[in-house]
Amino acid sequence: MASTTKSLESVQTFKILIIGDSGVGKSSLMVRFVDDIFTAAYITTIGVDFKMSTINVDGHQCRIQIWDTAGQERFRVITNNILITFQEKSNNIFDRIRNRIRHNKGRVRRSKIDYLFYSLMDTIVDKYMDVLNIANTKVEAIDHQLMQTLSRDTLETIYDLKRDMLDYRRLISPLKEIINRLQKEEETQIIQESTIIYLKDLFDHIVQVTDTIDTYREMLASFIDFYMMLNSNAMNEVVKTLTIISTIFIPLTFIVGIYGMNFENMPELRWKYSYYIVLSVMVLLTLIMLTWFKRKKWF
Ligand SMILES: Nc1nc2c(ncn2[C@@H]2O[C@H](COP(=O)(O)OP(=O)(O)OP(=O)(O)O)[C@@H](O)[C@H]2O)c(=O)[nH]1
Ligand SMILES: [Mg+2]
Repeated sequence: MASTTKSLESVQTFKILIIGDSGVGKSSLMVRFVDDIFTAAYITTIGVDFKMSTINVDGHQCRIQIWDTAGQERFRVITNNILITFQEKSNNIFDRIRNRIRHNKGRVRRSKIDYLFYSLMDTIVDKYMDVLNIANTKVEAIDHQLMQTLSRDTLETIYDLKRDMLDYRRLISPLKEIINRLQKEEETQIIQESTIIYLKDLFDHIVQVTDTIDTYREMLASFIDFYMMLNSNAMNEVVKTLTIISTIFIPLTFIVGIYGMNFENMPELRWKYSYYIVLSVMVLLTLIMLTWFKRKKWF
Protein backbone atom coordinates (compact mmCIF):
# COMPACT_ATOMS: atom_id res chain seq x y z
CA MET A 1 0.00 0.00 0.00
CA ALA A 2 1.48 3.38 -0.95
CA SER A 3 0.36 6.84 0.06
CA THR A 4 1.36 10.39 -0.85
CA THR A 5 0.38 13.64 0.87
CA LYS A 6 -0.54 16.91 -0.78
CA SER A 7 -1.81 20.01 0.97
CA LEU A 8 -4.85 21.55 -0.65
CA GLU A 9 -6.02 24.54 1.41
CA SER A 10 -6.90 23.08 4.82
CA VAL A 11 -8.00 19.68 3.50
CA GLN A 12 -5.24 17.17 3.12
CA THR A 13 -5.53 14.56 0.42
CA PHE A 14 -4.10 11.09 0.95
CA LYS A 15 -3.72 8.84 -2.04
CA ILE A 16 -3.80 5.17 -1.16
CA LEU A 17 -3.00 2.44 -3.64
CA ILE A 18 -4.12 -1.08 -2.77
CA ILE A 19 -2.06 -3.83 -4.33
CA GLY A 20 -2.06 -7.58 -3.78
CA ASP A 21 -2.92 -10.96 -5.27
CA SER A 22 -6.29 -11.64 -6.86
CA GLY A 23 -9.22 -12.46 -4.57
CA VAL A 24 -7.51 -11.43 -1.33
CA GLY A 25 -10.22 -8.83 -0.60
CA LYS A 26 -8.75 -5.56 -1.89
CA SER A 27 -12.03 -4.31 -3.40
CA SER A 28 -14.02 -5.51 -0.37
CA LEU A 29 -11.67 -3.54 1.91
CA MET A 30 -12.20 -0.36 -0.13
CA VAL A 31 -16.00 -0.74 -0.32
CA ARG A 32 -16.22 -1.50 3.40
CA PHE A 33 -14.10 1.56 4.23
CA VAL A 34 -15.91 4.02 1.95
CA ASP A 35 -19.52 2.73 1.83
CA ASP A 36 -19.51 0.42 4.87
CA ILE A 37 -20.96 -2.40 2.77
CA PHE A 38 -19.85 -6.01 2.42
CA THR A 39 -21.01 -8.34 -0.29
CA ALA A 40 -20.12 -12.01 -0.55
CA ALA A 41 -20.27 -11.92 -4.35
CA TYR A 42 -16.87 -11.84 -6.04
CA ILE A 43 -16.56 -9.45 -8.95
CA THR A 44 -12.97 -9.29 -10.08
CA THR A 45 -11.56 -5.82 -10.67
CA ILE A 46 -10.52 -4.91 -14.20
CA GLY A 47 -7.75 -2.34 -14.45
CA VAL A 48 -8.10 0.19 -11.63
CA ASP A 49 -11.10 1.18 -9.51
CA PHE A 50 -11.31 4.40 -7.56
CA LYS A 51 -13.25 5.71 -4.54
CA MET A 52 -13.13 8.86 -2.41
CA SER A 53 -13.97 9.41 1.21
CA THR A 54 -13.57 12.24 3.69
CA ILE A 55 -12.72 11.52 7.29
CA ASN A 56 -12.02 13.63 10.36
CA VAL A 57 -8.69 13.11 12.13
CA ASP A 58 -8.16 15.19 15.32
CA GLY A 59 -10.38 17.95 13.94
CA HIS A 60 -8.66 17.99 10.54
CA GLN A 61 -10.57 17.11 7.42
CA CYS A 62 -8.73 14.47 5.38
CA ARG A 63 -9.67 13.44 1.90
CA ILE A 64 -8.80 9.86 1.07
CA GLN A 65 -8.42 8.75 -2.52
CA ILE A 66 -8.32 5.00 -2.73
CA TRP A 67 -7.04 3.29 -5.86
CA ASP A 68 -8.00 -0.35 -6.05
CA THR A 69 -5.88 -2.31 -8.51
CA ALA A 70 -6.62 -5.59 -10.27
CA GLY A 71 -4.92 -8.60 -8.74
CA GLN A 72 -5.29 -10.82 -11.79
CA GLU A 73 -2.27 -10.68 -14.08
CA ARG A 74 -4.38 -10.23 -17.24
CA PHE A 75 -6.24 -7.19 -15.87
CA ARG A 76 -3.19 -5.52 -14.38
CA VAL A 77 -2.35 -2.09 -15.76
CA ILE A 78 0.88 -0.16 -15.64
CA THR A 79 0.20 3.48 -15.16
CA ASN A 80 2.63 6.20 -16.07
CA ASN A 81 2.48 8.09 -12.83
CA ILE A 82 2.65 5.46 -10.16
CA LEU A 83 5.89 4.03 -8.90
CA ILE A 84 5.58 1.32 -6.29
CA THR A 85 8.55 0.64 -4.05
CA PHE A 86 8.90 -1.44 -0.94
CA GLN A 87 11.58 -2.14 1.59
CA GLU A 88 11.89 -5.44 3.41
CA LYS A 89 13.47 -3.77 6.44
CA SER A 90 13.09 -0.20 7.52
CA ASN A 91 16.22 1.87 7.06
CA ASN A 92 17.09 5.37 5.97
CA ILE A 93 18.87 4.85 2.66
CA PHE A 94 16.16 6.74 0.76
CA ASP A 95 16.14 9.68 3.20
CA ARG A 96 18.26 11.75 0.83
CA ILE A 97 15.60 11.41 -1.88
CA ARG A 98 12.73 11.95 0.58
CA ASN A 99 14.43 15.20 1.67
CA ARG A 100 14.91 16.27 -1.94
CA ILE A 101 11.18 15.73 -2.53
CA ARG A 102 10.17 17.44 0.72
CA HIS A 103 12.35 20.51 0.21
CA ASN A 104 11.99 20.58 -3.57
CA LYS A 105 15.72 20.31 -4.20
CA GLY A 106 17.12 19.19 -7.53
CA ARG A 107 14.89 18.07 -10.37
CA VAL A 108 13.11 15.16 -8.71
CA ARG A 109 9.81 17.02 -8.15
CA ARG A 110 9.91 18.72 -11.53
CA SER A 111 10.50 15.43 -13.31
CA LYS A 112 8.25 12.45 -13.77
CA ILE A 113 8.47 9.07 -12.12
CA ASP A 114 11.17 7.87 -14.50
CA TYR A 115 13.61 10.28 -12.84
CA LEU A 116 12.42 9.21 -9.40
CA PHE A 117 12.99 5.61 -10.45
CA TYR A 118 16.50 6.54 -11.61
CA SER A 119 17.21 8.37 -8.31
CA LEU A 120 16.10 5.38 -6.22
CA MET A 121 18.13 2.96 -8.33
CA ASP A 122 21.17 5.23 -8.22
CA THR A 123 20.94 5.38 -4.42
CA ILE A 124 20.80 1.58 -4.26
CA VAL A 125 23.79 1.20 -6.59
CA ASP A 126 25.70 3.82 -4.54
CA LYS A 127 24.98 1.71 -1.47
CA TYR A 128 26.53 -1.29 -3.27
CA MET A 129 29.70 0.78 -3.66
CA ASP A 130 29.73 1.48 0.11
CA VAL A 131 29.32 -2.24 0.81
CA LEU A 132 32.13 -3.03 -1.65
CA ASN A 133 34.39 -0.50 0.06
CA ILE A 134 33.91 -2.41 3.32
CA ALA A 135 34.65 -5.65 1.42
CA ASN A 136 37.82 -4.01 0.06
CA THR A 137 39.06 -3.42 3.62
CA LYS A 138 38.36 -7.07 4.42
CA VAL A 139 40.18 -8.28 1.27
CA GLU A 140 43.24 -6.18 2.19
CA ALA A 141 43.17 -7.53 5.75
CA ILE A 142 43.13 -11.12 4.43
CA ASP A 143 46.05 -10.36 2.11
CA HIS A 144 48.02 -9.04 5.08
CA GLN A 145 46.98 -11.96 7.30
CA LEU A 146 48.01 -14.58 4.71
CA MET A 147 51.56 -13.20 4.68
CA GLN A 148 51.84 -13.47 8.44
CA THR A 149 50.19 -16.60 9.78
CA LEU A 150 48.53 -19.60 8.27
CA SER A 151 45.30 -20.15 10.19
CA ARG A 152 42.09 -21.95 9.33
CA ASP A 153 40.11 -18.85 10.33
CA THR A 154 41.64 -16.99 7.38
CA LEU A 155 40.37 -19.66 4.99
CA GLU A 156 36.89 -19.43 6.53
CA THR A 157 36.92 -15.63 6.19
CA ILE A 158 37.93 -15.97 2.53
CA TYR A 159 35.09 -18.42 1.85
CA ASP A 160 32.55 -16.19 3.68
CA LEU A 161 33.60 -13.18 1.65
CA LYS A 162 33.53 -15.22 -1.55
CA ARG A 163 29.96 -16.27 -0.77
CA ASP A 164 29.02 -12.61 -0.12
CA MET A 165 30.47 -11.63 -3.49
CA LEU A 166 28.43 -14.34 -5.17
CA ASP A 167 25.27 -13.00 -3.47
CA TYR A 168 26.02 -9.41 -4.52
CA ARG A 169 26.64 -10.59 -8.08
CA ARG A 170 23.35 -12.50 -8.09
CA LEU A 171 21.47 -9.46 -6.77
CA ILE A 172 22.92 -6.88 -9.11
CA SER A 173 22.89 -8.90 -12.35
CA PRO A 174 19.11 -8.60 -12.97
CA LEU A 175 19.33 -4.83 -12.37
CA LYS A 176 21.86 -4.53 -15.17
CA GLU A 177 19.51 -6.36 -17.51
CA ILE A 178 16.49 -4.20 -16.49
CA ILE A 179 18.32 -0.90 -16.93
CA ASN A 180 19.67 -2.06 -20.25
CA ARG A 181 16.17 -2.94 -21.44
CA LEU A 182 14.62 0.28 -20.14
CA GLN A 183 17.16 2.30 -22.10
CA LYS A 184 16.09 0.59 -25.32
CA GLU A 185 12.39 0.08 -24.73
CA GLU A 186 10.60 2.87 -26.53
CA GLU A 187 7.16 1.21 -26.48
CA THR A 188 6.69 1.40 -22.72
CA GLN A 189 6.87 5.23 -22.90
CA ILE A 190 7.79 5.22 -19.22
CA ILE A 191 11.32 6.49 -19.69
CA GLN A 192 11.58 9.91 -21.24
CA GLU A 193 14.30 11.03 -23.60
CA SER A 194 15.85 13.34 -20.99
CA THR A 195 16.17 10.51 -18.48
CA ILE A 196 17.85 8.08 -20.89
CA ILE A 197 21.19 9.80 -20.31
CA TYR A 198 20.83 9.27 -16.54
CA LEU A 199 20.01 5.61 -17.16
CA LYS A 200 23.17 5.29 -19.27
CA ASP A 201 25.13 6.72 -16.36
CA LEU A 202 23.38 4.32 -13.98
CA PHE A 203 24.21 1.43 -16.31
CA ASP A 204 27.91 2.40 -16.30
CA HIS A 205 27.72 2.60 -12.53
CA ILE A 206 26.27 -0.93 -12.34
CA VAL A 207 28.94 -2.24 -14.73
CA GLN A 208 31.57 -0.67 -12.45
CA VAL A 209 30.02 -2.42 -9.44
CA THR A 210 29.90 -5.82 -11.20
CA ASP A 211 33.50 -5.37 -12.38
CA THR A 212 34.61 -4.60 -8.83
CA ILE A 213 32.73 -7.67 -7.54
CA ASP A 214 34.43 -9.81 -10.22
CA THR A 215 37.85 -8.41 -9.31
CA TYR A 216 37.29 -9.26 -5.64
CA ARG A 217 36.06 -12.74 -6.57
CA GLU A 218 39.21 -13.35 -8.59
CA MET A 219 41.39 -12.00 -5.79
CA LEU A 220 39.64 -14.24 -3.25
CA ALA A 221 40.06 -17.26 -5.54
CA SER A 222 43.79 -16.52 -5.84
CA PHE A 223 43.94 -16.15 -2.03
CA ILE A 224 42.51 -19.67 -1.73
CA ASP A 225 45.16 -20.99 -4.16
CA PHE A 226 47.84 -19.15 -2.20
CA TYR A 227 46.53 -20.57 1.08
CA MET A 228 46.59 -24.10 -0.38
CA MET A 229 50.15 -23.56 -1.65
CA LEU A 230 51.34 -22.29 1.76
CA ASN A 231 49.58 -25.20 3.41
CA SER A 232 51.22 -27.81 1.17
CA ASN A 233 54.57 -26.04 1.63
CA ALA A 234 54.24 -26.32 5.40
CA MET A 235 53.32 -29.98 4.96
CA ASN A 236 56.37 -30.51 2.72
CA GLU A 237 58.62 -29.03 5.41
CA VAL A 238 57.30 -31.54 7.94
CA VAL A 239 57.76 -34.45 5.51
CA LYS A 240 61.29 -33.24 4.66
CA THR A 241 62.35 -33.12 8.32
CA LEU A 242 60.94 -36.61 8.93
CA THR A 243 62.69 -37.93 5.80
CA ILE A 244 66.06 -36.47 6.91
CA ILE A 245 65.71 -38.09 10.33
CA SER A 246 64.79 -41.48 8.89
CA THR A 247 67.56 -41.28 6.23
CA ILE A 248 70.14 -40.66 8.97
CA PHE A 249 68.85 -43.69 10.83
CA ILE A 250 69.04 -46.08 7.83
CA PRO A 251 72.87 -46.74 7.96
CA LEU A 252 72.83 -46.56 11.77
CA THR A 253 70.13 -49.24 11.90
CA PHE A 254 72.16 -51.27 9.41
CA ILE A 255 75.22 -51.21 11.69
CA VAL A 256 73.09 -51.99 14.72
CA GLY A 257 71.49 -54.84 12.73
CA ILE A 258 74.87 -56.36 11.86
CA TYR A 259 76.21 -56.26 15.43
CA GLY A 260 72.92 -57.38 16.79
CA MET A 261 73.43 -60.76 15.10
CA ASN A 262 74.83 -63.16 17.62
CA PHE A 263 77.12 -65.29 15.46
CA GLU A 264 79.86 -67.22 17.26
CA ASN A 265 82.58 -66.11 14.90
CA MET A 266 82.42 -62.32 15.13
CA PRO A 267 85.95 -61.29 16.17
CA GLU A 268 85.00 -57.54 16.63
CA LEU A 269 82.69 -58.51 19.48
CA ARG A 270 85.67 -59.45 21.57
CA TRP A 271 87.92 -56.50 20.74
CA LYS A 272 88.60 -54.16 23.58
CA TYR A 273 87.65 -50.89 21.85
CA SER A 274 85.13 -52.18 19.32
CA TYR A 275 82.11 -50.57 21.11
CA TYR A 276 83.76 -47.13 21.01
CA ILE A 277 84.83 -47.63 17.40
CA VAL A 278 81.29 -48.53 16.31
CA LEU A 279 79.84 -45.55 18.21
CA SER A 280 82.43 -43.23 16.60
CA VAL A 281 81.63 -44.62 13.15
CA MET A 282 77.92 -43.98 13.81
CA VAL A 283 78.57 -40.39 14.92
CA LEU A 284 80.87 -39.84 11.96
CA LEU A 285 78.29 -41.19 9.53
CA THR A 286 75.62 -38.90 11.01
CA LEU A 287 77.91 -35.87 10.69
CA ILE A 288 78.87 -36.76 7.10
CA MET A 289 75.20 -37.12 6.14
CA LEU A 290 74.17 -33.86 7.84
CA THR A 291 76.99 -32.00 6.07
CA TRP A 292 75.96 -33.54 2.76
CA PHE A 293 72.27 -32.59 3.27
CA LYS A 294 73.31 -29.10 4.27
CA ARG A 295 75.39 -28.75 1.11
CA LYS A 296 72.41 -29.92 -0.95
CA LYS A 297 70.38 -27.27 0.90
CA TRP A 298 67.84 -29.81 2.14
CA PHE A 299 67.50 -27.83 5.34
N1 LIG B 1 -15.35 -14.09 4.56
C1 LIG B 1 -14.74 -13.05 4.02
N2 LIG B 1 -14.75 -12.93 2.70
C2 LIG B 1 -14.13 -11.87 2.16
C3 LIG B 1 -13.48 -10.89 2.96
N3 LIG B 1 -12.95 -9.96 2.13
C4 LIG B 1 -13.27 -10.35 0.88
N4 LIG B 1 -13.98 -11.49 0.88
C5 LIG B 1 -14.51 -12.22 -0.26
O1 LIG B 1 -13.39 -12.61 -1.08
C6 LIG B 1 -13.79 -12.51 -2.46
C7 LIG B 1 -12.80 -11.64 -3.22
O2 LIG B 1 -12.85 -10.31 -2.74
P1 LIG B 1 -12.45 -9.04 -3.60
O3 LIG B 1 -12.45 -7.87 -2.66
O4 LIG B 1 -13.29 -8.89 -4.82
O5 LIG B 1 -10.99 -9.42 -4.01
P2 LIG B 1 -9.91 -8.55 -4.80
O6 LIG B 1 -8.65 -8.61 -4.03
O7 LIG B 1 -10.44 -7.20 -5.10
O8 LIG B 1 -9.73 -9.38 -6.13
P3 LIG B 1 -9.31 -8.85 -7.59
O9 LIG B 1 -10.12 -7.68 -7.89
O10 LIG B 1 -9.55 -10.00 -8.53
O11 LIG B 1 -7.85 -8.54 -7.51
C8 LIG B 1 -15.20 -11.97 -2.51
O12 LIG B 1 -16.10 -13.03 -2.73
C9 LIG B 1 -15.41 -11.36 -1.11
O13 LIG B 1 -16.77 -11.47 -0.72
C10 LIG B 1 -13.49 -11.05 4.38
O14 LIG B 1 -12.94 -10.27 5.14
N5 LIG B 1 -14.15 -12.15 4.85
MG1 LIG C 1 -10.88 -6.23 -6.78
